[in-house]
Amino acid sequence: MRFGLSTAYALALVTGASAAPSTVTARQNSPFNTAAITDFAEPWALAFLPDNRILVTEKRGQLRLVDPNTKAKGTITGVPSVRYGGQGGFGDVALHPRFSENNLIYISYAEAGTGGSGAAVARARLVLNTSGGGALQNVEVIWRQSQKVNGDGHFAHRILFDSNSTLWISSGERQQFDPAQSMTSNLGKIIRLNDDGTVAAGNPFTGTVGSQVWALGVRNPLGIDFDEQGRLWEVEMGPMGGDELNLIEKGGNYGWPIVSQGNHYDGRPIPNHNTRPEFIAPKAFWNPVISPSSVIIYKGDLFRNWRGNAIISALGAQGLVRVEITGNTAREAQRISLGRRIRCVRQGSDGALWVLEDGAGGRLLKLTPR
Ligand SMILES: [Ca+2]
Repeated sequence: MRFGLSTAYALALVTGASAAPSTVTARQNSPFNTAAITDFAEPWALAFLPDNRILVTEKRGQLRLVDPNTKAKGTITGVPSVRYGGQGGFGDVALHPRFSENNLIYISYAEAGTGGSGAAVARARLVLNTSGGGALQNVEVIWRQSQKVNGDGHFAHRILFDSNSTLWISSGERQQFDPAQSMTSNLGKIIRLNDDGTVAAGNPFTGTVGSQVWALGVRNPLGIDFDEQGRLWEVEMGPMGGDELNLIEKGGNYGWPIVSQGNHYDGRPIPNHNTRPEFIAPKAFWNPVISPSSVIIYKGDLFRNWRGNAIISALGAQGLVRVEITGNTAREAQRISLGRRIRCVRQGSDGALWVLEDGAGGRLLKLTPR
């Protein structure tokens, strides 16, 4: 089912979700005990090591290693030079599923080049030292956006592995619009590769660039995660009034820039998804927008009633947005203010939620049930 605007507003009223997130009072409504671990210079993403220490990327190009028990913060050297500015810089970090055997980590970042900038994904061997830091060795770029363009927006470049060690990358459309529908560009796509960057078997399209593509027509897809059935969910920042939660299907076309539940920021209208049934409509969308920065599908036991829910970190909504997924439908169930733009949410091995606040001095917070 697809929510029309009026339905979305009605649901927002029913669920108590506020059109103005600032009216949600964090202290009274918070379901969390919050522990602040340490702070960072513009943190963007985090990943857990097997020993529960945490890698945190900082947008200007620093990779930090944090011990949440001692709060000690070390540095991992060897990060490639990143193009910092606007939405661009150091992006995501993810461990190879067999990290314990191969010590491989994957990073994404904006890089400069002829024509402007573009996202790149590299893999490297993480070599830790005994003083709380380490180095990246054998850094190898295994994927790039197919064109470098001017401007510093919509890189997205989220990295995710599935249990078969297949690598998924969300590639933003770089504010270029039409490339999201072009199979000679990998902008505005969900990318599926082997762990060495070669094209994975079974992808739905052909062509030099097209063969990387699993799904197309996405705008600024900052979050992707699998549910326990192995289905891939995606959140993307839409235009004015058009943030989306999508269920990603093989070969699916999600419509950007031809359709959207929102309109262009200069006020020009964009037809809704229901005007073009060949495009897959979002399972939920937001107007006003929440500015989704990442998503997890919760798989832990600590927040027992949230299992299978999408937990979306939000910049504009300054907190977490919890979405209940029932079969193929999704609806916002709760909006939890954290009083600051939230850049990333991840689930720890104990089921706790770990979030990064956005911007200068952004903190790493551990959230457990109150
Ligand atoms: Ca769409």
